[in-house]
This record gives sequence, structure tokens and C-alpha cells, in this order.
Amino acid sequence: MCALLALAGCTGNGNGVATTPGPTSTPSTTPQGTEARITIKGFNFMPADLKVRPGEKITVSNFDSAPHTVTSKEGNAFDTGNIEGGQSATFTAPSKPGSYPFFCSLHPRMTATLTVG
Ligand SMILES: [Cu+2]
Repeated sequence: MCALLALAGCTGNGNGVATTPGPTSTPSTTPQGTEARITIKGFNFMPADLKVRPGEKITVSNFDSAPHTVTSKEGNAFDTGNIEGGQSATFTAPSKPGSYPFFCSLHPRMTATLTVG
């Protein structure tokens, strides 16, 4: 019988990975409001009804390969012009509260609504 006392050689002090102890406290950053965003994918606007504040900046991201626009149906309230496939554009929401249906001028069957309030 041969009793082996396996003494793990614990020399050295760990693997040297420097970890920050405890959770990092939230640094005081600029207040991050809800970012208004319209996504175009598969010839659809998402969301179909976006609510924003008056004058809020809205980012439109086109994930299709085809170009699209975000064009107000009434009163030229806003119009991004052509957003090429894979590109983004921004526009500013109207300052007047209300419901603003919009569509894609290249594919008029694409419709959605921007609600300002
Ligand atoms: Cu389109």
C-alpha cells in the first residue's frame, strides 16, 4: 500500500487576472432618454406606431437592401428622402402633437404612424 499525499503545490498567487471587486457603481452619465428609432426590415416599418415627444430626433435604420423613405402623408411634416439599403437617416419629429401617418414613397404600401405627444 502506498499512500500518496497529494499536496497540491499552491505556489504563486493566482493567475493574475485583475478583476474589479464588486459591481461597478453607475457612473454619472448623461441622462439617456428613450432613443426614438424606426427600423425598416422586410419592407415593413417597425414599430408600426411610434410615439415620440415633439421635436424629438428619430433615427431610421434601413436593414433592407432596397432603398426606402419615411415620408409624412400629410403636410410635408417630415421626409427623410431615400435611405439606401443598410444606411440610416435621422429626422426631427414635428413640434405639433398629433398623429402623423407616414409611408415609403418608393413602396407606398409600406405605412406606419408617428404619434407626437
Ligand atoms: Cu420602401
